[in-house]
Amino acid sequence: MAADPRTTTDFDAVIIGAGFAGLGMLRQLREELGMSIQVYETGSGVGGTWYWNRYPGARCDSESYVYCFSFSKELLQDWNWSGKYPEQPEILSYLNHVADRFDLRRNIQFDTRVTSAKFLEDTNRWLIETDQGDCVTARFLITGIGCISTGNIPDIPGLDSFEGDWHHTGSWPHEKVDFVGKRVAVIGTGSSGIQAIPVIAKQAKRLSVFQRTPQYSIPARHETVDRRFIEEDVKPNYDEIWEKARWSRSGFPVEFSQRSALDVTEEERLEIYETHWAKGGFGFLHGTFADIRTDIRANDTVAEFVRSKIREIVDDPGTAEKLVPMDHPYGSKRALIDTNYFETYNRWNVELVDIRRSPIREITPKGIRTGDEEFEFDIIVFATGYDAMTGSFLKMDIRGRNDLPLKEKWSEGPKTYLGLQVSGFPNMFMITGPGSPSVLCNMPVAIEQHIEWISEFIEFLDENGIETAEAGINYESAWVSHVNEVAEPTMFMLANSWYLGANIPGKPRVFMPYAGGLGTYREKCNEIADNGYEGFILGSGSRRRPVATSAREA
Ligand code: NA7
Repeated sequence: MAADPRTTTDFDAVIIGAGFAGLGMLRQLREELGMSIQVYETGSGVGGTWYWNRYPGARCDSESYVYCFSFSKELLQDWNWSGKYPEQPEILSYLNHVADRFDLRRNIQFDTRVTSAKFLEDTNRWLIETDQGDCVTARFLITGIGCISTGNIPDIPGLDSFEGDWHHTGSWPHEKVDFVGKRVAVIGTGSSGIQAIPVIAKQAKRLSVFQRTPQYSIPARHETVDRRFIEEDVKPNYDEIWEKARWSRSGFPVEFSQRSALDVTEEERLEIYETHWAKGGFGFLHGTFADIRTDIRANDTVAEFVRSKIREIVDDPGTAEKLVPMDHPYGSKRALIDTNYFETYNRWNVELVDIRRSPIREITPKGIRTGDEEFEFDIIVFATGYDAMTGSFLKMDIRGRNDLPLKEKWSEGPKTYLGLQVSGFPNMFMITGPGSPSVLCNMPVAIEQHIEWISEFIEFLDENGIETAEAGINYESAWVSHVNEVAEPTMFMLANSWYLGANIPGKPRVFMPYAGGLGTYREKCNEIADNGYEGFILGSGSRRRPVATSAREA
């Protein structure tokens, strides 16, 4: 086949996305391997998720001192976060600083969405096209498109007729949205909703929260950063901190409790829960008891504790009962931490609408109609989440060997080897793809593990004159089974969550992330590399370089 006449440039790699993943991968491949790289980014600036998520109260739930890159010791020493948890504007400043400091912008084309990527079997190149008319080829296609970046705006009849303004938290306007004096609706009470609700409540004339599923949430205890802690405990000890985070279960440099909630007296148990409630943050999940993640009897104890706290905080008993989660175990949906979320329902201008009991029927020109009532609003905020983990892939037309669309390959749910590659899609790597620990972790740590592993793999391919690497179908199937097996005994299987695709009507119900822990996963990835990249089919392709013999049976 003759080369596509529209093709202008051939790159070593095209990277999609300029968030943590895309920026880190670009730096690594350009600086460490000397590769020619083109990054395409839909936004007008760097930041990825943090470029788009500008809603009031947007903040990361990881503590700031580990929500960053670890590849540069100087960067770690120089950067100073102001909050215990990093707020969206500051994360964006950080990523802009990284882009400037490492001169990354020159390889990034902004305002450009990749629309299709097709593997050309005769040349072993990816042909990539964008909505700006670009048509380029690359040996490697690397996705850094985020796991939670394709917004879910529910298909509620009448949205077009609404006369006020509406916004999704994941594509928030750059201009300030003024809530002062406004009647506001927030639909959704996940991480985004519970961050935005207390902030909006302080400004709005009236705030109505439309809740489908009540949530467990623990106080974040957000505050300004403890300078003494950073200067004395963190900065001099970053090497050990990262080592611990890298091998930990979820990318945090913390110890997980080994205790059972069932082996202590009720008094001791309550004391431990109270201590961690007072400390706040994810320590409540990992520092209390090991079996709250695996044993429903242990989980009942923590669930009941959080329910009692909600009843204690919320003044109106009717509202408190609506807020108490009864239909899923603690930690089975994405664990939440908040700042004054439940307290907000004690405000005179805030009401809770239980749409599980009386669902939203339609959006009218003036507001929202449920089965029971019609409400009038000036602004509707959709905090309704994302088509997580697969949505951003399937928005693009990605085709592998035999012109097979990824959409077809994943019609029963995502199939990957290690969450890094898909069989039939040679030389395509996914940073934090489905089947990797990704969303169950502190993201930058998960991202850097993939960046390093992919980079080492590419180095290995080059050193051995190998043109293509492709996940073997048997290894892929085995990995998919393993991901399911690991998730099966956990609480994650007992809730309708976006981890399972349950929030998107018609999406296959498959647990998408790897729940075995980041440290274990890292060990597996390293073992596979040490075994000559076991499970990958390594091919010489059209360059007629020597064919590697590893994993022929893959
Ligand atoms: P989430 O966690 O998916 O939360 C979305 C919320 O919106 C949740 O309360 C949903 O209820 C609700 N929802 C979703 N669809 C509807 C419809 N159709 N009607 C009413 N309510 C709906 O998204 P977030 O943006 O909060 O957080 C995403 C991730 O970003 C988060 O986990 C962090 O990793 C960062 P449900 O619980 O499904 O009944």
